[in-house]
Amino acid sequence: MELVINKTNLNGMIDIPSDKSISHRSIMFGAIAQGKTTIKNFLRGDDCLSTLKAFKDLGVKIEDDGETITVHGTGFSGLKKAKEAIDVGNSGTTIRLIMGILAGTDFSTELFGDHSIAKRPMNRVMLPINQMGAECSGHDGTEFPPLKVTGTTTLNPIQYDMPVASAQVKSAILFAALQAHGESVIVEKERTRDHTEDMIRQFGGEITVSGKEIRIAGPQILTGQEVIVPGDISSAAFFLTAGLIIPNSQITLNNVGLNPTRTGIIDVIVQMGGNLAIQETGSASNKAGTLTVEKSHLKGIEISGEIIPRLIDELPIIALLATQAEGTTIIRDAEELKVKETNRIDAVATELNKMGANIEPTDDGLIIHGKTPLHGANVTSYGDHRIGMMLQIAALLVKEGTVELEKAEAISVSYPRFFDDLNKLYR
Ligand code: SPQ
Repeated sequence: MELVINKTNLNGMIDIPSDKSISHRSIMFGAIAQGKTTIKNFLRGDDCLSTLKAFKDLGVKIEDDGETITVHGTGFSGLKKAKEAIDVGNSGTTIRLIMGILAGTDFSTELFGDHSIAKRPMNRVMLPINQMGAECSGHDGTEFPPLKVTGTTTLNPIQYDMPVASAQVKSAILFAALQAHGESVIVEKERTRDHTEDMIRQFGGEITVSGKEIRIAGPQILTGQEVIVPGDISSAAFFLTAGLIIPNSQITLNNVGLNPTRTGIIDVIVQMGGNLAIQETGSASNKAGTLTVEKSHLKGIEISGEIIPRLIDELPIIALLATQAEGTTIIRDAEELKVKETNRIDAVATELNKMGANIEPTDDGLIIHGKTPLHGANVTSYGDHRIGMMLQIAALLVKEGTVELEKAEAISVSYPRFFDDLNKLYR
């Protein structure tokens, strides 16, 4: 598809789409709780719809009237064996978190996904879940999907030092630990997004978090709740960046979730010298806000260490931001980018360099030399929504020529109305 180029004066207000991580979890918690859960502002992107369909396949009644989703929870023990293998599409969150839920069932489930899912590592979840007593294995003795998960109703608790900083692995273990008999202790490598912990409490469960250590005793019974999903800061990141780099722009983003485990991009923007105003609108336990950015003079910085999990999904668009900053930006400790929907280190460097950027890929990140003008090119998203949206924001800087994006359809994974929202800013 031909992308929009050569824009100045991006101005206006956008209601940011709902949070993908929380939308997935709202269906999962609704299913494993007893009684009714209602979900408002559910993200109807491809990934979350894969989760919704997966739980219908497991026998959970889920209704959608277009506004509210109602999940008639069965409790863990009410899940039913799926008639066929469950298709998770492109969604790493669906396949990894559901493994933790299936670990405590008394049946086997087969899970598969698209070409990208078939290459994503699963040992990180299989090893702890198997240690707890489940039997999970990948295709042909590998760790890769299609997977088979055979659960057990006698799961053991686990003491687990996590070898990777991953909210998906942590969440899968927590779902299994909720069904185990005894106390599990999980120690994170770095603190990662804590929506699962928040929702365990919201659904009436008990969990103790002290720094990187999490204690949870099972078995627990959760109770259905009302969930209102806030806007996704990972989707907001694309328009935050557009406002900061496109001349004469001012963009306001409404209802952005500001959970502190997700706000690394705000710290980065401030450190780079970006003009960003935040008006808080949420409550202390459910932070949200209205964010306004303006075109700014930016400088290169170093991004590494504990901040990485707080902005892991924003690194492709932060790399673009850095191409428009004076000086060098160094991103380190981000080797996890290699095992996302695509290898995001290589994809960012290859595609932005085709457009005139000066980016060196490294083993655990990127070195970005700014500031570089960008020009037209034929680029690809590699089927990765975040790479596709980043390339469209980059194209806005291109003065002449064209930018052709291959595999643009991937964007509907997390932001189905991305192009409509962009269009609103320059009409
Ligand atoms: O679901 P998926 O495909 O893994 O989605 C991504 C994304 O960019 O949307 C990663 F590719 O987000 C992950 C994120 O990187 C969502 C997530 C979650 O909801 O728990 C956690 C992060 O992954 P991880 O592997 O660091 O736990």
